[in-house]
Amino acid sequence: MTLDLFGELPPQMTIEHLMDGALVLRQFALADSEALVAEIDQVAAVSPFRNMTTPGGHAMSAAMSCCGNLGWVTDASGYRYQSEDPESGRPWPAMPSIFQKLACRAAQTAGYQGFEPDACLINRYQPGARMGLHQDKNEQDVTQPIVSVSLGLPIVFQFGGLVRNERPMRVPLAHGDVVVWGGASRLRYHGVLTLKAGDHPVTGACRYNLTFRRAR
Ligand code: MD6
Ligand code: FE
Repeated sequence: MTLDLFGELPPQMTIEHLMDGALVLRQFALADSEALVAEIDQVAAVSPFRNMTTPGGHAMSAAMSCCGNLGWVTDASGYRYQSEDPESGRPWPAMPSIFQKLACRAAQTAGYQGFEPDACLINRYQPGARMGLHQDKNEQDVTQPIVSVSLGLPIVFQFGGLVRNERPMRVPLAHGDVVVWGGASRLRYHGVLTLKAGDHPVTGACRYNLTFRRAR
């Protein structure tokens, strides 16, 4: 199903309803994409991408950085949000205003008013990297949606059920696509399949994913 909630989307942009509370805004971030990647580079100059370790002791294949008041971290003691980069002990870089504005506009377009993210997790996927099925459940208020921005190489997003063993649907995501999900879909299992090699004019040989959350 496609819909245009406000009847004023740019012509190349479309909205796809995935499931209860979850939408894809195709190409919503396209016009801002070069500026977004420039800001990612600025954040990574302060808090470099690193492969964090899961509580089970495995290195994640996607490299991560964060910006905003809170960042998401994982290590031997578990998953959590914290205000300092554990590598430096210093606060995460501030959330660039273009990030904040984009996330708020995307949430509003999807029907979620007043979204004010305090955390942005930046994932960098190089060929071979993937993200297994997981729930995003470390946030205090799960009535707030998550806004997820894809930049660079395409990937297949897996969107499953509220229990892990439900077979996920597969949604291809391309440069500039934004997924907004909340409501009854907020705690669905999800992940991405292995990134294939390629070369993108804006990001080169990788894919970035920005996920905006209200953590506290
Ligand atoms: C990714 N995304 O697209 C991984 N989580 O690379 C996520 O884990 C995610 O896209 C919550 C909501 C939207 C997402
Ligand atoms: Fe997630």
